[in-house]
Amino acid sequence: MNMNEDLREKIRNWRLYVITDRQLAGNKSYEEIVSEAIKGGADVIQLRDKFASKDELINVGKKLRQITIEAGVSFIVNDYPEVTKIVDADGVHIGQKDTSFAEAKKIVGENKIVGLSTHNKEQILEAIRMGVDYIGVGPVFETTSKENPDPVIGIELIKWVSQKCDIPFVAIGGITLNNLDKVLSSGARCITVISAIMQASDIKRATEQFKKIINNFFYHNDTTNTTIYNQKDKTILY
Ligand code: 3NM
Repeated sequence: MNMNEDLREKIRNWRLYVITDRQLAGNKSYEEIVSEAIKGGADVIQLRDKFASKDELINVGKKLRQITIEAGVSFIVNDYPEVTKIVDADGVHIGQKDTSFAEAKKIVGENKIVGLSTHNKEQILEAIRMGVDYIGVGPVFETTSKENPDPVIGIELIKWVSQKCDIPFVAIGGITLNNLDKVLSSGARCITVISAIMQASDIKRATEQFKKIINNFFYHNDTTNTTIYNQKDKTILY
């Protein structure tokens, strides 16, 4: 397996991707937010803080790297390839207007993940051409967690990418416990959440509620037949 396939294999096992938002989480510390999300079943944590300086991100990133390593959870840094490298995160997530994919990969190195946000078919096809490790596809629904979000793509684009494209993707934007089932039924294998988890008074419980629905969905709809589930709580055994 080459490095790219190795990374993609890891990404394909992601089911719940939780992005931090300190403002939405009130006065909780980063350590608290992330530990609670991990206890609730997050598979990936992304450090996203549009207000923090690089030094602050490095400081927090080092602590979150330690917590995620101990839990065996993937750790992604938003926007900053240099910070990713310094804190030894698993990868970086970039937007369409940030550092280019090639530049980000050059900075973080071949063995790190580079994810890219996409908002339409053209951007998705371009990401595939470039060999991006995974893409974000969104916003699926209206979102208030991003400044100037792109137009809502709806579940139609989730269906399209899941049926037509062989690139790992995570669905993002306005996903809540109420519409989660629609996104899963459209073919998404990883769900990304900010506000529905960050704004919850109990982050662990909110994460658990998402994970329970996701596990239950794959228990009943996994067509690959390679996963062994715990019959009692539908969690993945291996
Ligand atoms: N990226 P919430 S939507 C960070 O469309 C981000 O790429 C998006 O937050 C995209 O779960 C979004 O609170 C915000 O809607 C997602």
